[in-house]
Amino acid sequence: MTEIKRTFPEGFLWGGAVAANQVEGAWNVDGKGISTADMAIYKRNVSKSDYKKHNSMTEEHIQKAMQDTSDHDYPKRQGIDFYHRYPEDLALFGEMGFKTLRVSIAWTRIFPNGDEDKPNEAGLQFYDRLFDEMHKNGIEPLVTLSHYEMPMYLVNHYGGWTQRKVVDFFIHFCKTVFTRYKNKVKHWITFNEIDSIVRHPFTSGGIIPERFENVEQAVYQGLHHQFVASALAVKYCHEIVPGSKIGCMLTRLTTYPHTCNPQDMLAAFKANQFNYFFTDVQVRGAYPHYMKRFFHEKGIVIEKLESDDEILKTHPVDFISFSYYMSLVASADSEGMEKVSGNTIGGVKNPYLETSDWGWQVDPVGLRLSLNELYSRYEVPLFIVENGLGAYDKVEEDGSIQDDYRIDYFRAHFEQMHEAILDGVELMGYTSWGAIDLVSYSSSEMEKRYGFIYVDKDNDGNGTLERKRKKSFYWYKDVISNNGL
Ligand code: BGP
Repeated sequence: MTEIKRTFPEGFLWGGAVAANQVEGAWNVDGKGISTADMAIYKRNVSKSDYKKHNSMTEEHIQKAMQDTSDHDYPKRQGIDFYHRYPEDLALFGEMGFKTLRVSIAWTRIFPNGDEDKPNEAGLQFYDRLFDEMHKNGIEPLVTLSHYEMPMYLVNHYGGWTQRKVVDFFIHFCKTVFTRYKNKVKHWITFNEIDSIVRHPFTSGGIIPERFENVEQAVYQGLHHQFVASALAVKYCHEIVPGSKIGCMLTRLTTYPHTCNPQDMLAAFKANQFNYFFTDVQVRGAYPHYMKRFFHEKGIVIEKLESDDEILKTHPVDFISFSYYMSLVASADSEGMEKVSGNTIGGVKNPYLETSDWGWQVDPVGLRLSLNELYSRYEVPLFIVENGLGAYDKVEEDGSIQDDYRIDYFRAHFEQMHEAILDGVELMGYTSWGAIDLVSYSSSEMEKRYGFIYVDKDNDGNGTLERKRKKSFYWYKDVISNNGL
């Protein structure tokens, strides 16, 4: 049988993704304020039971971190020094032929506390330089407005996203950056993995669990505010940025039933339905029926302003972007079964799948399923904005990095992506996560590497920060230049 030539649609946006808090470093320069991400210490410095109990940073860690002005134990304060080294990094992305690069704007560079009227000009100038340099390298920016950080000032004075006023502050930030960059940035994303506030309230919502009597109530109230803020961001993006497209962003978690037992089927159905809750609101423009029962059973009452339903309804997103790393398995009765864990996401082990070094179940076919399911449900364009393999890389004696495992991972996912396109799915593009090695979100460590470009830095912050092309760099370059495999 002859092999299929997997050519992607013309104009397909190949590229990579990073987030400000995981690459920039320079956490306290040029007027930047302190953000939630600046509190993140190595997980190994936090007692596991503490972390598990709250599924978040604790009050004690945060108090300590607030007083500590060093960057020693806080890898996200250092990042990979992208703040200063971006010209070199963008040149490397340009060399690979990137059509787009997903970055985020750190809120605290623009509004150090979050509640100011006037923006910090030095922060705005940094992103001016960054976007100009991208264009110089033929790269279109894809910009996330909120990627796992917010000003600590808002956490301490407004309870993170739990207070309504934060919507106004965020929208002021959005309008400021839309106005400033309207000629430089056409593709925007509102909240990174908006569903993640449920799993990690501090990182995603600036909610310190110990400060709330009813944490779930606080989380869903915070989420509601993010939904409204997201819809308003869509409104102002359309008004301010001519020809713009703005999307939401979801952690796509395809869940399979463990067996064909209807009870397992129901468990998987519920898990998938819950995952769709977030896109249902942002694409269909209303809270779905099934959440009524969920809120009722949990005793959660969302406080809404009268105008909120109308705002959600009138400003749905233009496209759905999502991260895809793994699939999950649900069982109605999982006692005694082998489990997997990835981040704060778990489930029963799938015997048909291999796992990454970090226990994430690798499932390319699940990506095809996800694309088909999302497209069938909403029929709006899709954009894969995170996918990739976190692995230990080794620098050989000759300085090369032979990451064939990463190439295999991408090839398998690209094949399934192409199948989905043949199935009729409208896919705008693909940005691999951590196109250059960066600080891991979940462990705050460097050794979980995703990049096509190696960064010489270890978990303790030692290293020259030199950038090196891995074998996958040349492979991806080839994929892009052929617009496919
Ligand atoms: C997503 C986040 C990213 C990123 C990625 C990989 O949830 O949006 O910020 O880090 O996961 O996760 P990790 O860094 O934990 O391997």
